[in-house]
Amino acid sequence: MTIIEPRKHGSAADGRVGGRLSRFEGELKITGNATYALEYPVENVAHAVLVQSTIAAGRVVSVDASKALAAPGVLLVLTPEDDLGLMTAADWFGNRPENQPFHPLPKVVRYNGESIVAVIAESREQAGEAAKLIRITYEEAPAVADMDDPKASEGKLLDAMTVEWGDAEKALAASPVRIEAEYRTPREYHVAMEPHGLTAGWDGEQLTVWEPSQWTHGMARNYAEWFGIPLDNVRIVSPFIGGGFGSKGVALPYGAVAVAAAKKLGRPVRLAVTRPQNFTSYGGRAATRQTISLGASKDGVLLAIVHRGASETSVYMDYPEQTGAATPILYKVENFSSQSRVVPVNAVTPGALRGPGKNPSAYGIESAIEELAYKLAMDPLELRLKNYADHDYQSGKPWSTRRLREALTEGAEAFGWARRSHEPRSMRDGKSLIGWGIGCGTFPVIRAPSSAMIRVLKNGRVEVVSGAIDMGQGTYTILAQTAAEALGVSIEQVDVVLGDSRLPGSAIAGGSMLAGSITGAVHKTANAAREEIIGLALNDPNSPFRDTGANTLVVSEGRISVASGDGPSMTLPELLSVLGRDELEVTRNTLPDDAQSASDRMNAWTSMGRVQGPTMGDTSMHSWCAHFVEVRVDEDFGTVRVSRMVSAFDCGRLYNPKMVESQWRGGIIMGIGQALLEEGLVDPRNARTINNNVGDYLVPTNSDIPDIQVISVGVPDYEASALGGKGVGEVGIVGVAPAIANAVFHATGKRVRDLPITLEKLM
Ligand code: MCN
Ligand code: MOS
Repeated sequence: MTIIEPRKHGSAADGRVGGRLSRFEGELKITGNATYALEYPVENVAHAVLVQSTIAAGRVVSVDASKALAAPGVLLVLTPEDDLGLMTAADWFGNRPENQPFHPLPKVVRYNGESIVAVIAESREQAGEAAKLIRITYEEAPAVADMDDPKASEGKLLDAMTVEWGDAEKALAASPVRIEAEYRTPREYHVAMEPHGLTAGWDGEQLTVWEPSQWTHGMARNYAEWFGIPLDNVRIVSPFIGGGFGSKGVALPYGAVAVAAAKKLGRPVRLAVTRPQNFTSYGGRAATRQTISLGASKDGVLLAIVHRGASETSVYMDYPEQTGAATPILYKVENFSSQSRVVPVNAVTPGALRGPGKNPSAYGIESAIEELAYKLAMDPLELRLKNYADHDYQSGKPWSTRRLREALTEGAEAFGWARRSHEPRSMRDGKSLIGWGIGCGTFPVIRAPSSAMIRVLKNGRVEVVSGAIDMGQGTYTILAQTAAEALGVSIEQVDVVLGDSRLPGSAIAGGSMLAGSITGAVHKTANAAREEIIGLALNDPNSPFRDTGANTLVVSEGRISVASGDGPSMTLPELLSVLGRDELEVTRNTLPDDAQSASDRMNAWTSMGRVQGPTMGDTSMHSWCAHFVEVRVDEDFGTVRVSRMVSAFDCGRLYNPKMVESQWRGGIIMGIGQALLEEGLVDPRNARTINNNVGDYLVPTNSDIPDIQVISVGVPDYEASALGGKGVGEVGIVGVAPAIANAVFHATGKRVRDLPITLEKLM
């Protein structure tokens, strides 16, 4: 088990909630001492390589594996003919179809790049060579390459996603000023630095899987249900993750293949998904298109919003990328209509990618609002403030906290927005056209229960233990801070143990819900541990505090003493020693009291069953931001550089501002990539992702990124979470792409309505 020990921690205040402590595990990572899933030294491990389909739709008629089987080192070839005996697992919400077999290597091909054969050999090189010798015969069927394929349908209307109030069509028709435009985003991919893969081994009926995971308990359940074994028999180990961004939340078919192979061979199997295979082994952000119509009065009062959105999904599952997710909550408007469709195409089912829904949605509405501003000849900042939503018009509820006005005004101040000249092409520096633009963003506060354990050890160490994970966002660090503060010990004493499904269950590190959830659990557990220590000190016959007459004690900097300062004072290990105890262990969870049965708990840690959306209480709870962007566009070449950025955020209270600023900047950098570089290209002939590598699928590098100033304007929101924080991880990306598109328009007078904004679109 990996224990993260503190090393250098700055001032004492840094070790409390709100302190700027550096990453707990940072040194381990930069010195190469953090062990990732494919690096565990497992004895006698065999290596699996996937073979993926080269057609987009049809049927596997036969697989000729004879040459592969005869190749050196080959141990096993799995094909669609092999019944692995697996059953379909429950979905996110814990719903499980009855008696439905699961074939991770299917006979029916649904997209190009679907895994259909696995070759397992003594070495990865041998498996890779043998994989090239596999011959597959297909019966091909017509495929839909993408949303623009003439064979694509107009899509299925998703009634549950329709949002209406007032009479939007009528109000739009009656509006003196109107704009209407279509906005499009391409397929986009996670491109986490650590590609997917796993090492899996069986010990009798016990399965251990070393796999990067955003949710160890959720993934353990996937494997348990696929293989028909008790949940307790599965252990997912995931102390370090090289980025997930939404792609590592559930176990994926290749995981089942590796585990099945390990079972068949009776030895551990390691499966590394290659970088190209990462583009089709799970879905990125779906391609979207949306039409937005805005109606306003001549002085800029928004009268109607009509939104019609569509996103790609696969032919076997409806996954909506909700382009209408931000549209209803950003502005005050009395007449609103939004409809969403999914268009099935022959591609892997898309998935959640940082800021799902809100991201393309904000691109649409935040582009449209600036188009309206130019039509009105009004400053886009003024238009936003004029139509500021004083409550949530969609749910009708008041905001819990919404400091978007402050984000807009303080961001504008720091950026120097007042110096802007409104006309497009009116600001330049030599051959560079300069443009300024704004984009607002939002992400819902999603609440979920979690549990944690605190152990106070005789050697003076305090362990914070949870199955929650840290994929770089800062969980280790903020939990040490939370425990140190609540327990009354120094941060130097605290170790944090995470990333193992054998440990107490937690919310997923997804939907920006983990930090609020798990700090709540650790806070509660640490408080309980402190109370228990004080209770023992006051009541235990061996305790020197028994005769002090005090009715409570204080724990501070790791010492327990009487509040008045009189009487005994000792360290926690000294106390444990006089009490004759080796350690004190306390576990708590944040489930309601009437939901503490074993099955309640199991469901809470392995499904979304107890997750609460942003409007489930009396208020509407969201994080908010406003991005201010300056671009420089080369007039001759059309190249766009983001030269300056200021982003102001309301994420409530910040547990660790240093982590938060890094999260915000990380999201913003991904947003810059989305705006200017990222585009999954589909070959219309065979529906294959062409640029399935990091040479051709471009993500930003340091030289693409300017200085990014981030500002917090939030106030604690105790409806959102126990410690007053709102979600941080995703909101940063939301609103960046439209801010850049708006700045590019301001610079050039040309409105690009399909991402990314590449130079040929500006010519
Ligand atoms: N935090 C804080 N104060 C708050 C809220 C958060 O200090 N009020 C800080 C903490 O350091 C916390 C981090 O921000 O660890 C993120 O908290 P939160 O917003 O609750 O998000 P989660 O912990 O649930 O992390 C998931 C989130 C998501 S959904 C994606 S996608 C994403 C993201 O985090 N993927 C990431 N950030 C990522 N960062 C890295 N390095 N790698 C990824 O894959
Ligand atoms: Mo984040 S896309 O919800 O993992």
